[in-house]
Amino acid sequence: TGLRTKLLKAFSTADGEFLSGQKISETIGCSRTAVWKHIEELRKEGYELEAVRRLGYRIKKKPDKISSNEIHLGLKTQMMGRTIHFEETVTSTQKIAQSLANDGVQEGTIVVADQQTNGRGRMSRAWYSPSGTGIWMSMIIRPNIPVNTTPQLTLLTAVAIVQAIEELTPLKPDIKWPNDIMINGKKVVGILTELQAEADQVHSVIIGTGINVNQKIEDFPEDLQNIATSILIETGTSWERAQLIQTILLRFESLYSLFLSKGFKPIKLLWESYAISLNKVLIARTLKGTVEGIAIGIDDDGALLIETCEKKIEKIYSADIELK
Ligand code: BTX
Repeated sequence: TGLRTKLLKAFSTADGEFLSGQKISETIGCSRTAVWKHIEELRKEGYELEAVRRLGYRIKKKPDKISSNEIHLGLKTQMMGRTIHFEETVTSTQKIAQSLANDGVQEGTIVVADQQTNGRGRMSRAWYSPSGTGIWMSMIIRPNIPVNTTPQLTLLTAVAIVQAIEELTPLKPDIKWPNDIMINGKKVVGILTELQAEADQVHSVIIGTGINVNQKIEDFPEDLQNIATSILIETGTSWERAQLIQTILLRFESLYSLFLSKGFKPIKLLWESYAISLNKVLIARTLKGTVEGIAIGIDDDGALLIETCEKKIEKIYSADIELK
C-alpha cells in the first residue's frame, strides 16, 4: 500500500536513527494507532524493528526478500536475467522454465522462486527448497552446440557460482564432479541441467541451481543436517540473495560467451582449479555399476576420467561420487 511505502521511505531517510511515533504519524499522515499497526505488519514480513520509549522506532534489519525488482535493479548483464519470472511458491522452477522454453521465450530468461514445494535433483531425487532462505533458479539458454556437449554447461555453471561466492563472501568452495559445490565437505549448491533437443539440435538447455544461502543448521531436515550446509552456516552472517543472483548471472554470462567463442578448453582449466575430486581415490556409482579408482581429470566433453587398479581408464558421464 501507499502508506507502507511512505513508512519505509521515512525509515530509509532516517538512515538508522530513531523516528518517534509522533514524527512518523506526521510524515505519513495517519494516526499513531495506524502507524503501530503498520509497524506490526512490517514485523510479520520479517523486518526487525527496535522500539525504545521516548525515542521511537528504527529498523534494525530488513528481510532478505527477493522479487523481480530486487534482482533487476543493479543487474549488469546484457542477456542473462533480462527477463525474470519470479514467483513466491512453485512446485519446481524447472517445470516452469520448461514450459516457457516451449513457448519460445528469449535466451537468458530466468525463473526464480522463493520456495519450491517439489524441487528436484537428479534422477528424480528431491531438492529441499524452503522459503526465505535459498536461491531456487532456472536459467534458459539456447546454445547452438552438439547435444553431447551440453554436460559441459553444468561444469561451466559450477564455475560461475563458485566465482560469485568467492567474489561476495570470504568462502572458498570446491566443486565435486559433476554438479555439487561443497564447503568443508558439505553440499551448499546443486545443479540440474536438462535439455530440450531433437536429433542433433539443441532447442534449449535449462540449468537449475539450488543454492543454500541463509539456512541455519536446524532449518534442514535431520537427514540433510550432516550433508548440507549454507553460506550463512559457513560465514556466520546472512547474505542478500538478490545480489548473489546478480553476480552469478554476470559471471555465467561472461563464461558462457567465452565458451561459445573458444569452446570448453578455458572453462575446463577453471573448473579443474576448483575441483576436489581430482587425483583422489573415489567410487563412482553409475546406473550401469560402480567404478573405483583415481580421478585423473576430465576430458574435453566434461566426462570424468577414472584410472582403475587394472590401469584401465574409464570415462564416466553421469554418476554419484564418493571420495574415499
Ligand atoms: P542431486 O541429485 O545431485 O542431489 C540431490 C540430493 O541432495 C538429495 O537426494 C539430498 O540427499 C540432497 N539434498 C536435497 N536438498 C538439499 C539441499 N537443499 N542442500 C543440500 N543437499 C540437499 C542436485 O541434485 C541438483 C539440485 C537442483 C535444484 C534446483 S533448485 C532450482 C531448480 N528447480 C528444481 O526443481 N531443481 C533445480
